[in-house]
Amino acid sequence: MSIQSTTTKTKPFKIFIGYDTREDLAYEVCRFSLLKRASIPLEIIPIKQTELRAKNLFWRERNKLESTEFSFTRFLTPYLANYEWWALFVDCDFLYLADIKELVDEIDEKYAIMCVKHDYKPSESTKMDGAVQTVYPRKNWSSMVLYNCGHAKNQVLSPEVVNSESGAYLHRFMWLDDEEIGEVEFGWNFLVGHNRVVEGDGGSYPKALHYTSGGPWFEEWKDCEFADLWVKECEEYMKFKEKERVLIE
Ligand SMILES: [Mn+2]
Repeated sequence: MSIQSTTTKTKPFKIFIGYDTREDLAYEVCRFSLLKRASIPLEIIPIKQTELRAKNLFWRERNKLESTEFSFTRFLTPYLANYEWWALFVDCDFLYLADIKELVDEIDEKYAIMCVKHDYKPSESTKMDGAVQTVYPRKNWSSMVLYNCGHAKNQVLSPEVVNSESGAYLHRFMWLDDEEIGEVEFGWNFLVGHNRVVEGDGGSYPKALHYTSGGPWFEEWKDCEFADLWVKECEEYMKFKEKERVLIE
């Protein structure tokens, strides 16, 4: 069964990227890395908290346990996709190394969502620019999720619910039963600093790097593991942008 044959020929696949004003460059590079390798049409939409507040779709008070501006807004993905078809949500601190079509091909209609089911406990107690790192079950599962937006269970994720439910309810997908959560290969959410590449084991190679503790766009993480790959992609993005600018002028 493939949703490709019937839909993607005409309709771009929607990808919502969590946007944080402190990480604009990370967003741009993540977007660039997706588009550059994609063999299917994509529609990439940044999830910007200020825009959602202006549209009255987000009104939660910010709490100091939220390390990014998209900690809660990410759960508006099915709503923002008009509860239609499938859509991907991903944090902005990802760098894609593979064609996203490979992930879209993994979609199985029987699930309400699909994600990488990490089982890890972060060792550091702070992340990024000093925001507190919290440990909870299903940690990091919500950072990259394929949402079956049309699935009956996901209709629960209305703006009212996203604005009022607890972080635990949302980040642990408590509106779903366990068997409604499908699994994809961990390489699609390869946690930099936690996951390891095993030489000769293709399954351990990253398809998307997730700089979950902070990436090279932050001064203090400029030498993190896999920083070189992100810096290279960033340079390519800058060149591409410059070429575009010259063409427009
Ligand atoms: Mn992240």
